[in-house]
Amino acid sequence: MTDFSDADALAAAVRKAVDETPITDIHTHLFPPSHGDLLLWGVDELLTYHYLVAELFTVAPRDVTPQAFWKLPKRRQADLVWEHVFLKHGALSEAARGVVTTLNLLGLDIAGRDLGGIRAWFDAQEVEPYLERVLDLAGIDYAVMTNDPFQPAEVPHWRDGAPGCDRLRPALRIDPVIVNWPAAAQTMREAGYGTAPETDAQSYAEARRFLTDWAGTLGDPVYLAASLPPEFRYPSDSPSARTMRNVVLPTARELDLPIALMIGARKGVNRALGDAGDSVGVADVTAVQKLCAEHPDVKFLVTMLSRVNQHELCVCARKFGNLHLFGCWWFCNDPSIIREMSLQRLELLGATFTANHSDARVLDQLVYKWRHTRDVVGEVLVEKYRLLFAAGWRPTAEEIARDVRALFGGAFCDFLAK
Ligand code: HDL
Ligand code: ZN
Repeated sequence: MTDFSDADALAAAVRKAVDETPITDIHTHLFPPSHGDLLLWGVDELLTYHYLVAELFTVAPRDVTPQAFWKLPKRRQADLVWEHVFLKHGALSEAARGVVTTLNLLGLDIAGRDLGGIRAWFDAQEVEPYLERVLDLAGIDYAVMTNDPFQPAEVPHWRDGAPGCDRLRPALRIDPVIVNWPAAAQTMREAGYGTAPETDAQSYAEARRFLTDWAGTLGDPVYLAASLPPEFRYPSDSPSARTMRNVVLPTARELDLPIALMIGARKGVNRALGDAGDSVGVADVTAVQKLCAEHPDVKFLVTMLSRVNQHELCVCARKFGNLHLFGCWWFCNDPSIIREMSLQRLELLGATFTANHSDARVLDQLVYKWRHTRDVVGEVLVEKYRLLFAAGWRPTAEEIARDVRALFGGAFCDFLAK
């Protein structure tokens, strides 16, 4: 018994399922509206996304320097990106095309290129209903935030009990604990915890207490998260490996929280560009392999930044049931690499990974990041289902819906629950 008379009917059903399946966006930098300016949204934030700032400085005239740029008001910064990246260089990059996609899907006249008129439209929006509209337009059931107790601007909102948002779930971000212990110890000490620059048993215990307390403040975070440099090694006698072993892993075990590791970001290669100044390096998949092997009772969510690491990471995920791969992260979040990674992951893992996350820093980006991902992942699935159909396999409509959902958050939820 089959639901589809031929491969074309099957392909149409796959594309429909991909368009309609709700997505769980498992890593973003969004905030609840109650956290004020931390939640970025609107066309000027879209245009000054750090990906586009980097692209501005690849084409801007020499008199447009980063130092001068950062002194400008946001709207003037956006004007420069609009002029140089969009009008003079054609909006062909993924980050630029994304702004076009978002504005178009919001129903704005991007063909008219009337930035003033577009700004007026955004100025007329109210943030709470607009947030719901964007989540619905992108087809997202909920998104996971990045909540960092080491970022002073974020702490007061949690301390003051600012109301959250049902469709934005917390995640406890802990980079400094692993990659910059002296700074982390200082922050925790200033918050009343007995952490010292030296890494001793007392400091480790106090750091675990700090993280446990913050998990309580956030109220049931989805996971612990950290971005790690390409040089991260485990096991090793490095301070990073020691805090991983003595602070992060015991805390994850005690709170029964997965650890999300995003590995391969080489920070500050051009500090003048701020967030736009980070780059990528080939990381060591063996560190992931050893963590998973040594701690089978801990769940690891892993994404790597270098395209070079992806195949080896896929093979690693075949060996460990406590490892879940997610996303085409950052410099991989481009259609050509999303396609390559999705094909490779499907061929090595089946529908047991999370195809993408948006990493959205600006609310409205959800619209393009997920439209572009649905388009690419949809065609990858059509390709694979056509091959199955040609070989006599007859998937049902329910099975297609199941598999699409698996890639868009279902496998993640199953991994959390198992
Ligand atoms: O560390 C991270 O979570 C990264 O995603 C960085 O925030 C990075 O700047 C980014 O926005 N990537 O998309
Ligand atoms: Zn991120």
